[in-house]
Amino acid sequence: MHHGTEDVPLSAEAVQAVLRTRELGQPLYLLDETSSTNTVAITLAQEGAGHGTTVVAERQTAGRGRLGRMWFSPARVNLHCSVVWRHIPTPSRLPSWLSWAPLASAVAAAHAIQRVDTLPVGLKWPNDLLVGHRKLGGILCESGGSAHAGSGGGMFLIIGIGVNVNVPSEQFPEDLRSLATSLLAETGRRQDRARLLGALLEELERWHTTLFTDGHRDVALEYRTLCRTLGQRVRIALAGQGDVEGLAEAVDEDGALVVRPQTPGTSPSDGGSIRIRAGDIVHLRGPGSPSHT
Ligand code: BT5
Repeated sequence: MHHGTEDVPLSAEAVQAVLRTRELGQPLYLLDETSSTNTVAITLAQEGAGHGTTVVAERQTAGRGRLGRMWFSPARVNLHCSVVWRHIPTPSRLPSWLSWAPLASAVAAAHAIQRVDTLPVGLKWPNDLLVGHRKLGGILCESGGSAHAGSGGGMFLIIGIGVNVNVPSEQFPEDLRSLATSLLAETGRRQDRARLLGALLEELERWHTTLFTDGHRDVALEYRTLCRTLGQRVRIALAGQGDVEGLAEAVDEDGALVVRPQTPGTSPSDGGSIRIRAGDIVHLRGPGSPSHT
């Protein structure tokens, strides 16, 4: 019996009934509570878990974002999912593949969400899922290796995805309330999380297979279509150099964001653009005002 704002627990049967993947989601570990599904997936991969192994948890006690940040992961309302990916390209293609893998994952997640409900999901560079100006989900890709012999050995990539599904906005901690949103908060409808998980694994398989097999071209086209950062005024914190504001012009062939520096109140300078490979940006609307509302 479930009650309150919690959903029906995810069950392996419900997921298997909707799953149409070749490899992802097999095996599927469904945990009621864990520290972080990425941490569990890394451990499994180091112990030799195969390509497609997937870890899902109803609740995370130490859900992680990038750069040591935390991911709010309340019980039985959202998706927290990590996939072990073991199709690793040759060394010459590895840097490009590693750059595009998180962006491909964001494209996949946006497609999966739009398969279960109609709402305009966009991407904020590098890989935030946005509805309007609020964050609906995020991606944390982590690579590692294991000395394990045989097919379970060698390098792996963990693709970690968190999506806010049925969490009501009042359940977000206060500091996230104006920044974050969920499918329920946006549409007023509760979603079947098993169905969304099935769609997510299918889209991950599709976009990551495209990236691995054909390179980044198709992924980049779709990423640029979904990316809301392009054409925006943004603020970037540069290590040791303070903040820079400018116009986000392009996502280049390495997945880096190209920004033309711009002083508030003036038009973009003719000077050189800067390329941001990692880090965080703020979308700006009027001069200097952060765009969260
Ligand atoms: C991310 O980091 O957006 C990556 C989040 C990845 C979470 C998944 S869940 C399954 C897997 N297992 C894990 O442990 N992690 C992955 P980043 O870009 O660094 O954004 C983190 C920031 O987003 C935080 O500092 C908050 O401001 C905000 N945030 C935290 N929890 C949120 C939530 N549930 N919804 C929206 N925003 C959130």
